[in-house]
Amino acid sequence: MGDVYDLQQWGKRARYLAAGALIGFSLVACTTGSGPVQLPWVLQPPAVPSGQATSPPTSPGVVTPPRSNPNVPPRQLPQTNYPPGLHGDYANYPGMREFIGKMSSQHGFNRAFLEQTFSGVRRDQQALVKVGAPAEGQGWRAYRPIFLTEERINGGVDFWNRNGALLDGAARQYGVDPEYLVAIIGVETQYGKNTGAHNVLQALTTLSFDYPRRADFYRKELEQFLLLVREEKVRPQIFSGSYAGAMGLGQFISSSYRTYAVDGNRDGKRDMWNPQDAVPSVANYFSRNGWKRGGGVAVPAYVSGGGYARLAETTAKKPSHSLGELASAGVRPQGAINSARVSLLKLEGSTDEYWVGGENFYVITRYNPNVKYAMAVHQLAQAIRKRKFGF
Ligand SMILES: [Ca+2]
Repeated sequence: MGDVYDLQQWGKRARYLAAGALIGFSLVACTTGSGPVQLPWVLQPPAVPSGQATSPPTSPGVVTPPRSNPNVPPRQLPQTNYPPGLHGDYANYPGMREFIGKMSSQHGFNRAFLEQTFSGVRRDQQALVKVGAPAEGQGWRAYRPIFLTEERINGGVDFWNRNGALLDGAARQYGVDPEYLVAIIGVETQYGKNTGAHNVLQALTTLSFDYPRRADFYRKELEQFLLLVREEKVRPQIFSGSYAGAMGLGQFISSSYRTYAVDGNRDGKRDMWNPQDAVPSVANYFSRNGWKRGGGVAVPAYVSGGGYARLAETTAKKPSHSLGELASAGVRPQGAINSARVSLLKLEGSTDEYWVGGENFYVITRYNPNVKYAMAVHQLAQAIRKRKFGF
């Protein structure tokens, strides 16, 4: 999945959500429960602040790891007291020693604490298999049905009905449209049913040191992850997520968690498994990336003549055309779109589809740069809205 997106192109703000999306899809078949999403888990700060500890906290079991499905056992790493020094699968990795040195010198982490932490990390073979899987390269016609299912549309209406005040409040406060918040959470995790069963510390460590192709990206996320758990005052072993380390209902990777997550219910914790925090966090993500409430997202378009082809885009780019420019290139939107600048989007398949995308469409691609992903979010949002309100 990672191959589809050149994450390096979008730098520090990158989120790696495709991972969650496909994992979510792959797990749909085995999760048929329709219960409410996970309530907040009880977080207890470690006995000693993470960055200062000289030995790991010695109270295993006091923190229940977040997980969305109570039928799936958590993958919590065992807590063991290791002898001083670095042990385990990564003991002989020069890169790991370098990383520990950097975290110690740049961020003030206690070296012995990090050695203890990483001595307990085992290689996540499944993460390596998933990250190396062939790129998802199917056309739009094959991609769309993954997300535009009756189950996901009805699940969105149900999520909206259960969280109406929360969604309306976040939409107002952040100036976004609630159906897109619902759709993001639906595409990412089936409304919290599939938030991922990989241990995040283990997955990120594995991809940082056993997957050279994206080592720089994952080491930055591992760095962000350690900073995150220190800020959130939790042990690094407790978080579960996608194989790429994406967490919670909106599948935030660590850098996004630190940047965009908000404590919606003001209990002092940013709990991305709790809708009370996750919904405003996704809204904040959209808002900070430029979402305009009520702004146009995308409409299908007719194309004709020889002028449109050079304007058509298959990757996410900031809209730079006016509707007039598109019109003179032979592009005719099949409806109004309220956006000062627009793009001509091409969704490739056995028959290519053309759409006019607005500035809000581009914002969705800040969540995930794949144009097909953003279109799936848009169409799911519209389908959920229509199912709920009838228009
Ligand atoms: Ca909270």
